[in-house]
Amino acid sequence: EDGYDLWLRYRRVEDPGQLKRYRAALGTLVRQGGGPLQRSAADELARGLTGLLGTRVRPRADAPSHAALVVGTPASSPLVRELVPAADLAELGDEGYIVRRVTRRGVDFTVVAAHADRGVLYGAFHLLRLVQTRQPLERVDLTERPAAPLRVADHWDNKDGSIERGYAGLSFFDWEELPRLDDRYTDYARVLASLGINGAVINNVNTPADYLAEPFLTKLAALAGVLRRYGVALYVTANFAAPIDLGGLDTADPFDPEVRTWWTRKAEEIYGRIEDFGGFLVKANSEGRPGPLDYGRTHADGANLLAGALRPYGGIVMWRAFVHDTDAKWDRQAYLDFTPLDGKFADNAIVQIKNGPIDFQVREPAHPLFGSLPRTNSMIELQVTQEYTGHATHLCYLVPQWKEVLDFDTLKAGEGSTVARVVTGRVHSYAHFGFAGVMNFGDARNWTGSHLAAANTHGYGRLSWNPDLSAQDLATEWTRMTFGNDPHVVETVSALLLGSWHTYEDYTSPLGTGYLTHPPDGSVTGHFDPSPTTTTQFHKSDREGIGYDRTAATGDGFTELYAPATRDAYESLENCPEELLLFLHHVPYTQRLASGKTVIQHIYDTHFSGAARVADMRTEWEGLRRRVDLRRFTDVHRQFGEQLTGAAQWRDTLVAYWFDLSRIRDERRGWLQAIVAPADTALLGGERNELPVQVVNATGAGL
Ligand code: BDP
Repeated sequence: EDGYDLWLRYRRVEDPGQLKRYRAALGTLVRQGGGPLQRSAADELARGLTGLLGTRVRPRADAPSHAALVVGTPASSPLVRELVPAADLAELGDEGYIVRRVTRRGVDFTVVAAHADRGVLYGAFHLLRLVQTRQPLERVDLTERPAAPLRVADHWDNKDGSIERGYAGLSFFDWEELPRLDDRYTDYARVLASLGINGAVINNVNTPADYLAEPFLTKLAALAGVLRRYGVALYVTANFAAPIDLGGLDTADPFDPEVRTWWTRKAEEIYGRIEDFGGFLVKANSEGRPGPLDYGRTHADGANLLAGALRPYGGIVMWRAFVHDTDAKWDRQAYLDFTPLDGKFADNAIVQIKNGPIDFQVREPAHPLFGSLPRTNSMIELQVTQEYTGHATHLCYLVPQWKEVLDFDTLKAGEGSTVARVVTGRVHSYAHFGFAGVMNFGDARNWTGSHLAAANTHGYGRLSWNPDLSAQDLATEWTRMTFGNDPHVVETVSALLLGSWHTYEDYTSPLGTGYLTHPPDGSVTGHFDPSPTTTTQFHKSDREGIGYDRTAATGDGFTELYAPATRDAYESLENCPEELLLFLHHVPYTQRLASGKTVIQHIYDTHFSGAARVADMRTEWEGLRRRVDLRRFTDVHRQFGEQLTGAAQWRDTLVAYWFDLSRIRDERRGWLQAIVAPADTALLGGERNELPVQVVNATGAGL
C-alpha cells in the first residue's frame, strides 16, 4: 500500500456474515441509461464493489428478480421511477440524492437515486463510503444535498511544475505533456467527486496571464474534459493585467472600453473551447499583484469587469479578500477595503475570505468580514496545505480548527449568524456562496506527501458539503476508509488526528502568540522552522511583555470590527478567550491566567507538554504495528520521528527566546536555565534558529 488510493480503498470486507449480506444486496448493479456522470457513478460502483465484495460486479440494464443495487434518475431509469417518487428527488436539486432500501414484490432494492446525474455520482460515492465504513444497509434511508453550491479545490501550482506552499512534490498538472492525458487526472477527478468537490482552480493565485491563451487553452480544454465526467468545473486564476500582458494594451483599467472588450472577447474564446468553464479566481492589489486600485478604481470595479465578461456564459468571479500591501494594518485591511463596497459587486462575483484576518496561522479569530457583507456574495477560503502548520512533517489535523471558525457566531445579523451559516447562504440572501480549500496535493505517489495529511483533504471536502459534520465523525470516517475498520486502529488514529492541532499549537504558539515561523526564503523550509526574532512585528514580544495589542482602547482597534458583544469580550483581559489572549493583548509576562499560572509559565509548560505529547503520539502509532500495512506504518513512523525533532526544536527555540527576553525562570521544572552568551544585538538580528541561548537542564544536558 503506497497511499495512492487515499480514502478510495476498496479492500474486501473481512467479516463473513457482513460480506454475505453486502453481496446479496449489492452484488447486482443496475443502471438504466443516463449520461457520462452516471457512467462515472456506475464505473466507480463497479470498481468499488468488486473490491469490497471480492466478486466481479458489472453494471447491467435489465431489472433482476432478485435483490440489487439500482442507480439512476427518474428521467433515465424506469426502475428508479418505480422505486422512488420523482417529487422527493426534484426537491433535492441537481446535486442531492437519496440512498434508500425499498422492497418491491418481495425483492430488496438498494437505490441510489437523484434528480440529476450529478446527484447519482455523489450518491454512488456515499454508498461506497457506507460499505467502506461497514454500515448496515438493511434500513438505509438517507437524503443528502450540499450546504453550498461552491465547493472548490484551489491549487497554487505554477506552470514550471513548482507549487507555492506545496509539500508533496511537484505539480501533477503537467503542462509539457498536456493535452496528453494520463490516468492520474481521472483519479484526481474521482477523488474530488468522492468528497462532493465540484470546482478546481488549477493555477496559483500569483499567476502570470499565460493560462488565458494558447497553448494553455488547448491543455485546459483537455483537463476540463476529464473533470467534467466527474462533475468538476475548471476555473483558472486570472492575472488582472492580462489585457496588457497578453493583449498588448497599455492599460488594464476596468473603465477602459478596450479593456472591457478584451475581457469580453477572452471570455468568448474560453467558452468556445470549454463550454462549462467555471470562471476566474483573482488575487488583485495584494502582495504586489496588479489590480483595479492601480487605476484608482475599487475591488468591486475590478471584479465587475470580469464578472460582466463571464455573465453571458454563467461563469463567476471569485475575488479574494486577502489584500495587504502594508504590514501596518494587515489585520484590518480587508475589512476596511471591502465593507464600503458592500452591495457594489455584481451578482456573479463572490468575495473569497480567508478563515482569519492574518494568514492561515495556527490560531486566529474568525475573519471579521464574515457577516459584514450582507449584500455581497461571500465564501470562505481554508488552507488544506499545511503552510504554517507543519508542512508534510507535523501531524496537524485542521478540521477542529475549521470547525471552530465555522461555528463562530458573528452575531452580525443577530444570534446564530455563524460563519457556517453565512457561507452557506443562510444568513444573507447570497446568489453564490461556499468554500474554497487551498489544496495539499502534489505528484507524490500518496498525493499529500504525508499519509496522514490526506485527512485534511478529506475533511475539507466533506465539510464543504456539510459544515455540520463533526470533527470526530470525519476523523473516524477517514480512518476507516484509509486504514480499515480494526477498532483499535480507528480509535488510535482518530485520537491522534483530533489531538494534533492543539498539540502543535502548544509547542509552537500557545495563547495566540501567532506568527513565529521563519519567513519564506525561497527554500521549502519557509513558514516551517521557528524564528521568533524575525517576526517580532507580529508577536510584539519585548522585555516587559508579550502579545499584539489589537484593542480599541490602547491598540490598533481591530476589536472594533466585531459585533459589540464579541468586541467587548475581545477588548477585556478577563473575558478574552485565553487562546486568543496574545493575539489581542500585550500583557506582562507575569499576567495571571484563569489557571492561576503566569503567562510565561504557561508558555513554558505548553511548549514542554506539547513536545512531550509528540513522543506519546509516536508510541501510540507504534502500537499499530502489524495492524497497519508495513509501508504506510513505516512512512508514518518516520514522519513522527521527524515531528519529534521539529517539536523539540520549537520548544527549545521558543523557551530560550522568551526566557532570554523575560528573564523569568521556569518555576515548574526547577531546571537551571543557563543563558549561554546572551547578546541582545545578536538576538534581535539573529540568524534563523541560531539563537545565542541554550536551555540546559540541571545535569547540564541539552534538552
Ligand atoms: C500566503 C502565502 C503566499 C500566498 C498568499 C495568498 O504565503 O504564498 O500567495 O498567502 O494567499 O499564505 O495570496
